[in-house]
Amino acid sequence: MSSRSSQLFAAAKKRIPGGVNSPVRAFRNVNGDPFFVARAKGSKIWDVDGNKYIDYVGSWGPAILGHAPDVVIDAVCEAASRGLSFGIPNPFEVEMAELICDWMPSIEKVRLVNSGTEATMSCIRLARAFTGRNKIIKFDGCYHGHVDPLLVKSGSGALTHGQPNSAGVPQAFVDLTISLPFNDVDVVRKAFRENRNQIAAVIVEPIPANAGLYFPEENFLSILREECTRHGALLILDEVVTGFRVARGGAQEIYEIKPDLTALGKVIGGGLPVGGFGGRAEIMDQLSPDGPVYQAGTLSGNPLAMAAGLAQLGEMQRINGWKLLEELGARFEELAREAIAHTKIGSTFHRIGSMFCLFFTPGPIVDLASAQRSDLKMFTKFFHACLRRGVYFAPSQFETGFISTAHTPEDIAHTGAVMREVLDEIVHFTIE
Ligand code: HOZ
Repeated sequence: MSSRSSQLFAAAKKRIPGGVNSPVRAFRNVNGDPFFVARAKGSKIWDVDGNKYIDYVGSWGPAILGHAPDVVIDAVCEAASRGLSFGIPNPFEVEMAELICDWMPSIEKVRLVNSGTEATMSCIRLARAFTGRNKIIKFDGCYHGHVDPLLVKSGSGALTHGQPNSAGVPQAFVDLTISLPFNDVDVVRKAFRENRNQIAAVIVEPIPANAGLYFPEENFLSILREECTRHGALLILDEVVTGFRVARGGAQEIYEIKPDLTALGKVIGGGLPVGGFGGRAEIMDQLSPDGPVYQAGTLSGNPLAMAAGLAQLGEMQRINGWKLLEELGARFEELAREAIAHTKIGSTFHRIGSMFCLFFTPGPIVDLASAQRSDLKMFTKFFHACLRRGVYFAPSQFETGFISTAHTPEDIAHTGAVMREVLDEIVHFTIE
């Protein structure tokens, strides 16, 4: 008898393209079908057939306290009892804006939207208006949502499904995007030289997390900062994934970089749809109604999303969640490295705080090209073998794993044991 998940997926495919509302969910790249979720709590997720998984996807980043934390549910219910959406300012928006500016001092003013895509799209428009220039530099494999000019050599689902340059984006837009290898300062300097007075902005994930996970080499981000300043371009940090996750002040706090604009999302919405972008006041003041750059949204600053995000961030602060995540992450890394060493499999393990990725190639992995050397067949085996044992990692090599504060030491220990068993199995079958 077919499972409830497979019945739902069959029905979904008739009415929803690919059966999913976002391509990364489709499991297609790992030759599988997605499971459908009945409920989730803490570190666990249950599918509609009653299977339970330790979840390391965490809704692709927002669930930093785990699923459905009581503190967030209570705040959302309380806010909901007073209305779902007003289309006129509410007090939560001010509180959220003040918190963001306080925790991320490069942000003097912020506007709240409904997704990371809206945030990066608005940053690009603002940068173009502020500088009076049109060209944008981005980096191969970095993903900034499905914004037309940023879907050039992009990561995440676009990369996973072999569509890093999406159809439907006019060539005129593509011509305004310069996509360069991450961690290569020489090509950045050359691009600035060859496009003098034409570059409006450099947009970058300070810790690329959409082609697996890799890190900026020493000085890479500070050189981007210098080059932008020297050439009158804006530096936009896309901290949709890293913001308030890798540290209270995001990756910009860790690497001590002051961007002109920052894009936010995920964690600041506590699991509800949200995005935000902010930066220097003189740039943000270009936005309507103060300035000429139009940007708007019916549900922007939605009271439920604001209440959820404030509750989540407040709880992270109260429990010093970043310290806890580092401890859990360090233990996870230790066990993962033991499992890798035991099987002597050619692989590279990356982690920063609660974010991690296992590549099936010896590395070093410093950019998209090196990430793409990972053995995807090996990843597929690893993914399914873990899933069968109740551990859910993202269904693509080109994504990042997330640990939450709700993951227990027992979850981590169990996952370590599963990884060891699975890697043993993979090596065994591969040798045979
Ligand atoms: N941006 C996330 C993946 N890295 C998930 C959003 C999606 O594409 O569904």
